[in-house]
Amino acid sequence: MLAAALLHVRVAYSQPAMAVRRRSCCLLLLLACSSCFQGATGIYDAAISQCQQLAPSPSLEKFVDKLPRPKVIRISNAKQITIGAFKIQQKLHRDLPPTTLYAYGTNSDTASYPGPRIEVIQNVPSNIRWENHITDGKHMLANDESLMWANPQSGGIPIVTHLHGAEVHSSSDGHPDAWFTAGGSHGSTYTTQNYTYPNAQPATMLWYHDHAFGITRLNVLAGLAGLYIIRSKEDPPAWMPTGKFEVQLVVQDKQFFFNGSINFPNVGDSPALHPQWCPEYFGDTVLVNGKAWPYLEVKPQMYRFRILNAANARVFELSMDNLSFTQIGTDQELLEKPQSLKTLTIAPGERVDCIVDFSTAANSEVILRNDGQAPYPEGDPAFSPESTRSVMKFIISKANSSTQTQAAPVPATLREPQSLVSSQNAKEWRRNFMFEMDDSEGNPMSSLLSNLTWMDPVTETPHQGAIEVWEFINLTPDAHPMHIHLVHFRMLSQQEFNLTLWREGACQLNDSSCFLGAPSPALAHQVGPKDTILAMPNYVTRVVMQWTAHNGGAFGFDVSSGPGYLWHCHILDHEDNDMMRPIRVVADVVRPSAMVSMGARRQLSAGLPGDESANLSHVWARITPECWVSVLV
Ligand SMILES: *[C@@H]1O[C@H](CO)[C@@H](O)[C@H](O)[C@H]1NC(C)=O
Ligand SMILES: *[C@@H]1O[C@H](CO)[C@@H](O)[C@H](O)[C@H]1NC(C)=O
Ligand SMILES: *[C@@H]1O[C@H](CO)[C@@H](O)[C@H](O)[C@H]1NC(C)=O
Ligand SMILES: *[C@@H]1O[C@H](CO)[C@@H](O)[C@H](O)[C@H]1NC(C)=O
Ligand SMILES: *[C@@H]1O[C@H](CO)[C@@H](O)[C@H](O)[C@H]1NC(C)=O
Ligand SMILES: *[C@@H]1O[C@H](CO)[C@@H](O)[C@H](O)[C@H]1NC(C)=O
Ligand SMILES: *[C@@H]1O[C@H](CO)[C@@H](O)[C@H](O)[C@H]1NC(C)=O
Ligand SMILES: *[C@@H]1O[C@H](CO)[C@@H](O)[C@H](O)[C@H]1NC(C)=O
Ligand SMILES: [Cu+2]
Repeated sequence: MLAAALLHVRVAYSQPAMAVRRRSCCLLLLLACSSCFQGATGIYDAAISQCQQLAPSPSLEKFVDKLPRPKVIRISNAKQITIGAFKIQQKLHRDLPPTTLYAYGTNSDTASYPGPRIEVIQNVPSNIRWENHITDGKHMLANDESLMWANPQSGGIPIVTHLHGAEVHSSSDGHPDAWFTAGGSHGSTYTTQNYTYPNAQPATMLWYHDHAFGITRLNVLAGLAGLYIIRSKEDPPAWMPTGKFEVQLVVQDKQFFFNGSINFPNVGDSPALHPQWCPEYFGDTVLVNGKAWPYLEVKPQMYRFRILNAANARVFELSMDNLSFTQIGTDQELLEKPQSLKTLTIAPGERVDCIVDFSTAANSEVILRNDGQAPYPEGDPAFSPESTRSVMKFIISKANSSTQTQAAPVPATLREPQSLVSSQNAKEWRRNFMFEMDDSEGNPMSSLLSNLTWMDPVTETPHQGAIEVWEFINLTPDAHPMHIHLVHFRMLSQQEFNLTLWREGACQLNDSSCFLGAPSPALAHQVGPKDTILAMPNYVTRVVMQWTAHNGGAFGFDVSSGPGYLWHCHILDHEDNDMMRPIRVVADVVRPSAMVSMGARRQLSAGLPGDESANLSHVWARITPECWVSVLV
């Protein structure tokens, strides 16, 4: 597939000197493919990539709009509700003309960006019929048709909704090829638009968003995203701030034209191959709940914030002067113990549940700041103008006797300790190489997982019940938030390696010779359970999961039927080209025998002495050396 695509590169091109080259390394695959470029003729005629030089948004005054609280749809029984995708206009800032968006809602008048917040009750299945009412013939954002994509032959905007983090049958998972248009075209795995969500998992905040093949980055940026909260009898617990003291924050970045339209590049970095695709979309305007740099008036007391990074590519590093966050939950569940943090690092797709106590900041204003570099972590100044350094503002009212004791302090233990899945019992140890394919100018042409595309035959075929360790071996200069559908996992460790040495062929990644030190265990707030994890460059990031339902038992549905599941990078621009792979769960149950004892669990949370994966000798014995690794070096 990729080789074929490369053969279509007919012209060499030179970019104007002004186009900053942010990649200094990573000609990983080019060596193998250099012959493709040798027959090149002609010079690409000076198309300037817009990836790094979009015209700046109009200058907008910050903190002039109140933080919106999206409408809530509460579902408490199996009665089907219908949510459609509509083309709408919405004001995203006081001084910005209305923006054309694609948005979810029960009808075109109520559709909004972000979409309505859906609240369901644990163990009460919800039935949602997803509809497509977007009648545009072509996408309002530049669609790169040289990528593999949904491509409805009769036009229209393909959509398909994925509930991120849900334990759900694959026919309701929003499989990328299960897309459909308003005109009735649909993809190869489409069977129904009537989705059923069992909601048989711990109380948490999930999110729903578009997942259509090859255009997810366009549809999500256009507005197709919303929150989905599972409540249980125990959630929220009595001590926790609730009602208006529980605030959900959907954070995204976008760039705008003066007329309010979204400014999205239509000339890519490597236009000879992909005329429009850019490696990552970064906007200069930060939006929360659909307003640019909003403010929220709060009382000097505790609040619960549930934060989602719904950006295409930007990793946020959030902080507040003089105030800290008490993280109480991750993507999938409450943490066992709260963690006090000055900074929250949230990658696309991740959620953080946290408490902020404003009582020490009465009668003041606090800015929620962002110090994340883009691309993360190294950064290019072009993508992080000053405007991206602030997110929103909190205006804290005066202290007043009736507001002092609204909520009790955060308890030292948030939930019962759980037995953890141990990597010692792993049936499979999957080594996933992540790399970027660059052109002769050092510009990325695509990002790949283990040199395979979405269309290549499935290689991840876990058995139901099996414990597996997955390594994300990041050979690119950027961090990638890796998301696995269906299951939750916990991070074991991350370990740095010497990329230079490995590229020289002087060491192996299957023994200790490339590593620069021992594995560092996951920090307490990274342990999870999670569904998305940020894999840092030059690191091997290890996670362990068991292919069971959340309660450790069998899934309440046939995991082996339907179109199947997938795993992918949650940088949407990577996912679309082509950092996404299928998963096929095999029905034969492997006896879930392997849970660590409570004693071991306690030892683990006490600083993970000798992280389980530190001694890998028992594992390497099982790994078949992949021949392509040696091709690479
Ligand atoms: C989906 O739901 C709609 C609306 O309730 C119903 O008319 C239709 O028959 C359902 N389709 C399937 C395949 O269940
Ligand atoms: C908004 O402005 C941009 C840039 O000038 C233009 O390309 C686009 O067509 C305009 N959109 C609308 C809806 O007028
Ligand atoms: C932080 O706290 C210190 C000491 O109380 C104070 O002097 C400073 O102004 C505060 N900074 C901000 C940004 O509120
Ligand atoms: C104190 O707070 C309560 C609740 O927010 C408010 O109704 C009341 O007006 C406040 N009193 C003063 C003196 O600010
Ligand atoms: C990595 O390997 C290169 C090449 O051998 C060496 O020059 C460099 O010092 C190594 N880096 C580290 C951090 O060990
Ligand atoms: C790692 O495990 C192997 C086999 O179980 C054992 O022989 C070896 O001593 C261990 N190494 C360390 C450093 O614990
Ligand atoms: C590591 O891989 C190389 C080739 O890829 C192989 O020669 C070597 O035996 C492997 N080492 C281990 C410990 O498996
Ligand atoms: C990657 O896959 C392509 C297409 O299958 C193949 O031609 C190429 O040799 C592979 N590259 C490496 C480094 O293994
Ligand atoms: Cu990525």
